[in-house]
Amino acid sequence: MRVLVTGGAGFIGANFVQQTVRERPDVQVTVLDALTYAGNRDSLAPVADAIDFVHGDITDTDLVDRLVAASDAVVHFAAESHNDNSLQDPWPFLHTNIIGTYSLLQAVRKHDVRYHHISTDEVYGDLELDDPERFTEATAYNPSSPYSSTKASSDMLVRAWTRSFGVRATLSNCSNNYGPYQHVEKFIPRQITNVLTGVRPRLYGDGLNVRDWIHVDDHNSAVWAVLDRGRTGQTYLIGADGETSNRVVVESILDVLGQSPDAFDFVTDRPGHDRRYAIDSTLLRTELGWTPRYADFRAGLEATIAWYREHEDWWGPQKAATEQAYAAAGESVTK
Ligand code: NAD
Ligand code: TDX
Repeated sequence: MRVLVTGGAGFIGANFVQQTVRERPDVQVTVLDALTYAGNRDSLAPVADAIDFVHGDITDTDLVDRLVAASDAVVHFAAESHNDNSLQDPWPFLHTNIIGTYSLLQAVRKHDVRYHHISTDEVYGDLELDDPERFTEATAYNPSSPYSSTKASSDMLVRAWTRSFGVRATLSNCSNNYGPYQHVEKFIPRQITNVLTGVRPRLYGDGLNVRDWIHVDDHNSAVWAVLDRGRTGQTYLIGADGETSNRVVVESILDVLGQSPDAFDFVTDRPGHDRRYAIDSTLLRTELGWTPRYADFRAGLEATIAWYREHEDWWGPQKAATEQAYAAAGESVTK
């Protein structure tokens, strides 16, 4: 099976490629990645000899057409993925997330290639902290940010191309991922690397926002379950019952790294900051028989902290510029 992986030099894509090479010797992987600030070829170094890497943009329709024609399936991870960046400059999000998805859909339609679309629970908007409901496949779309609205738009394109043109597509909407190779702009790696460099972790707002954490390897094993056994046109929600407040995450990081649990700062809140995400993954578990391996968030977090401790060569070069961007965007300590 020849699989084209877009965004394979990013956080989740690189872990997907590494897992696939490790566990599926029958799969031949080609990565298409534009190597934006978020892409890093070093994340593919352990499997560099086992894959083909193409440096290119998913909006390059000629290139995409050629690569898709030579594939049996496409797994589409490539995206602009950071909410805070989308608030500073939405355009790259429209370009990559919407036009890029359109470009891929036209190619898989033309060549009748199986397509899996990677999306996010953020398309559903947010929940109140005390809401008894969680997101399901039937929840109405209600995105809040430029990022999540472009992801919602791309999901809509996939649904339309499936219904109107018979594209053989599946979709998955996953909750917040953590694990190795995540960019230091994101919450968990930012706080781990802050502590490792002697800087206090930074909590937006009141720190009580809740995210439903899942280890990246569990996300990727679910993607394979959908590729293997998913129904065409179906959306599957991926989550591992990992609801945790941001404050508790920071306190856990401080605890693992031997610091006082209150050694953090509150900073300016994110405009439009979603309060809570929570996934009901019953369909994925019952229909496709998927279960997560990292049931214990604390154990997964400890393994992730150990990885960042051992891989400063990977994240060190990006740390200062990332913090400068946050400062330039006006982030400041509130208490
Ligand atoms: P990331 O930002 O770490 O990686 C994105 C990758 O896409 C990078 O390698 C980048 O170079 C590449 N890319 C960007 N624009 C491109 C373009 N125009 N052409 C080709 N390549 C391009 O993102 P991530 O966190 O790994 O997220 C991967 C996917 O998973 C995204 O679709 C995201 O919406 C989705 N998702 C992420 C999470 C999460 O918690 N990180 C949760 C649910 C869903
Ligand atoms: O320094 C910080 N302090 C802080 O309190 C940062 C960077 C974030 N936060 C908060 C904001 C969120 O409540 O932590 C939470 C997680 O923030 P992010 O890592 O930016 O993730 P989020 O906005 O929840 O989106 C993530 O999950 C869904 C991914 O970035 C998306 O790509 C995915 O779709």
